[in-house]
Amino acid sequence: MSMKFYAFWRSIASFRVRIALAFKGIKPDEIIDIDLLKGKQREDSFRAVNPQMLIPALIVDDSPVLFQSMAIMEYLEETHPQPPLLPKDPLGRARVRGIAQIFVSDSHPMSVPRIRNYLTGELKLDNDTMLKWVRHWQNEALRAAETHLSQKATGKYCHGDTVTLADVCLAGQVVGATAYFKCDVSSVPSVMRIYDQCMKLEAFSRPHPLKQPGAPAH
Ligand SMILES: N[C@@H](CCC(=O)N[C@@H](CS)C(=O)NCC(=O)O)C(=O)O
Repeated sequence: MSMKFYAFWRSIASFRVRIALAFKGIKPDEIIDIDLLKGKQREDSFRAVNPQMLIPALIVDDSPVLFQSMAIMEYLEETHPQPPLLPKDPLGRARVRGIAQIFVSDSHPMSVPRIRNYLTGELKLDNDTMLKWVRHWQNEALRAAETHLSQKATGKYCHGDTVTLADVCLAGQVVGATAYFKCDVSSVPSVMRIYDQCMKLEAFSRPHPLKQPGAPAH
């Protein structure tokens, strides 16, 4: 099986897939950098790969492109079930997916380049107001997750004592909220405890955006 992975150091959605790949011990054969800071995602050559002009994207052998980080991670889970990223029981799986989706579906989309560019370019918001928007949605997600994580199903990680997709997505959320948008995370101690726990694992720390080729030193 050959894998071609389209990603970028700064991309939180790429970070999620990098973690899932590392966790399952999968090494893509080719990693293609799509420089979001230079707008490379909007060039025709990449649009031909993913018409949505978003990373990550994954091409396995000669199959049609896989897109959307959750779909890619579920594909990896189904094709490489060990070690698992989902619990076995349906209620547990639903809880894990629910926590993951708070970050993936509801807060991350509010902070991506196309949205920030639209707010400042089309709607003429100044940079501080745009950042206020981003931080608002980041904080909403963090606060909601914090409440879910106070349930007894939470353990060392978001769901019990083993890593799941919820932790993968939580890690992306925290990196975005802290390293990129300087949100105040003092009121979400469970989120931060789990993030710190995840970052002790190489499968989380090695794929960190700021450790990727091309990333700035800080
Ligand atoms: N829901 C998508 C989000 C993908 C996404 O927005 N990716 C960002 C980078 S993290 C991107 O490519 N942005 C380009 C842009 O906004 O123009 C996923 O989870 O894969």
